[in-house]
Amino acid sequence: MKLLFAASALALSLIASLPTTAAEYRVGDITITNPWARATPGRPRNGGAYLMITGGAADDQITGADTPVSKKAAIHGHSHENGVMKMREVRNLEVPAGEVMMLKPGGLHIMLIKLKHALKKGDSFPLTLHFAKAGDVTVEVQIMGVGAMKAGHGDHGGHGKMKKH
Ligand SMILES: [Cu+2]
Repeated sequence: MKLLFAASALALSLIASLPTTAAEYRVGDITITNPWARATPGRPRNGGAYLMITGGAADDQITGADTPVSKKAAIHGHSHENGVMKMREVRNLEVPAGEVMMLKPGGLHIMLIKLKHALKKGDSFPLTLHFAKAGDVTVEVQIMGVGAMKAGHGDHGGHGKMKKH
């Protein structure tokens, strides 16, 4: 019995010491999870921020974003035109009810245009998202390493280096 008690006490202490890794933010019934950005080396012009959005009970839209670290923040997507990858601004990003959307390198992202300073790994910065119905939410963006989740999205300044093919 003593051993069993010791084992369950150990299990309990392990559970208690598990770090809570997910940063979650709510606006209405929409959830924003784990906002992050890549560190930018040197004197960067632009950067990218990424996060996960879980839609609420009704459809909504993100109509814009702001952050003190860059002159402008815009939602970007990619399109392929004649084999060339181009970025385009998404003026109103649909957030369908109940749907999970990943903004990630190589896909939809929040472009930080004209950074005011380099983004340093380990730091964080606030980013405000404007939802058409749910309103505004400010999330804290964690800055990860330069190559974090690198996914071939380095062709515009500040998104990291891309391998030559
Ligand atoms: Cu971009």
